[in-house]
This record gives sequence, C-alpha cells and structure tokens, in this order.
Amino acid sequence: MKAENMQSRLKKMSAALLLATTMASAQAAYIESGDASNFLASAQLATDSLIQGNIGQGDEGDVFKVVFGSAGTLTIEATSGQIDTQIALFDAGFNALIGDDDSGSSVDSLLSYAIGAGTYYIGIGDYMMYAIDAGNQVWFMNGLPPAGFGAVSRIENQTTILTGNYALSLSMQPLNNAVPEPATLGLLGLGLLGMGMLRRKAA
Ligand SMILES: [Ca+2]
Ligand SMILES: [Ca+2]
Ligand SMILES: [Ca+2]
Repeated sequence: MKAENMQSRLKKMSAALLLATTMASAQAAYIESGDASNFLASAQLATDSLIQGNIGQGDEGDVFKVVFGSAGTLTIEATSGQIDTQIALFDAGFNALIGDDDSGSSVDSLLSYAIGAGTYYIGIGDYMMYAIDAGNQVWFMNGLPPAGFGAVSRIENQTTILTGNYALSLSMQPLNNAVPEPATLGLLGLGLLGMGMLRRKAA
C-alpha cells in the first residue's frame, strides 16, 4: 500500500470515528416549534424526554403535551441559566397536579409526581407563572393547587419577564413498568411447570 493511500484511509477512519462519537454524545431532543402555545388545548406534542425551548419577550409560557406508556414516578427538571424557570404538571383533563418554582439548582425548577400511563401537560415560563382555570381562578404554579381549582385553560406570566432558552428533562422511575409482561409470565410459568415435573420424576 502506498503511503498516500494509507494517509487517506486514516483520514476517512478518523472522520467516521468522529461522527460516531458525535452521534453517541448527542441526546435526542424535542425542539419547540416556533413559540409553543400557553393554552393547554393547543399544546405542542413533545415526542422526547428532553424538551428544548425558548421564552421570548411577550411569551406568556409554553405548554407541551406528553404521553407516557406506563405508570411511574415522573421527575421533571427544568434548567436554563437565563430565565427563572417555573413549571407545572397537568393531567389529561387539564387539572393542575403540582408546580414548582425553585426546587432545582439556583432558580431552576424540579418536581416529582406519581402518575399513571396516559396524557399529561407540562407548562413552563419565567417567574411569576400562574395557571388560570375555566372559572378565572388563578393558581401560582408552586406546590399543590388549591382544592376546588378547576380545569386549567392556560398558563400566564403576570410580570415583566426574563428571556432565554430552557431545557426540560423528563425521567420515569421505574423506567419501565415493573409489572412483568405476559410473555415473561408465560416463560416463568413454563419454568415452574418444568421444575414441578422434575420433582415428580425424582419422587
Ligand atoms: Ca416559547
Ligand atoms: Ca409560548
Ligand atoms: Ca424558578
């Protein structure tokens, strides 16, 4: 092999290696499309457990629709470094479940909530964020909503806001449903049956 050829091959190999490394380190994310609505009914469907968006001037907040295939403890962590994040979780019926302002690092938000499988909505904006229900009651999106708070129509910022990018990281604990799937149960059942047969033979 000519030295020239060898060099060109090495170049190609290192380029391929670089690409592979980049692909492995780049986490998939759902990127806010334009400006996500602050109304729950017109929320953007986020298809990844990492959501990246932006709060611009005049942006009342962003709501994302997320769908979970199994039950578990959902943890939502907001990180920004630019805005003072405030987040809240809503169920499929638009009921407010829980919100958080500053439980994360610095003024970032962090919350955990036990959920069932299904559709949920996550709202985020810059402090101070309020959820407004169909009866025009307002809930400051921190802690649990007051009793009797109805279905939420929108989230809204009611002061001058900071602007900037944010990331929402969603994680479920357990990651997969802890209940064994039917196929696993079937195999387990066969194994137990086999053990029973072996015992009978030995007797
Ligand atoms: Ca936005
Ligand atoms: Ca928005
Ligand atoms: Ca905050």
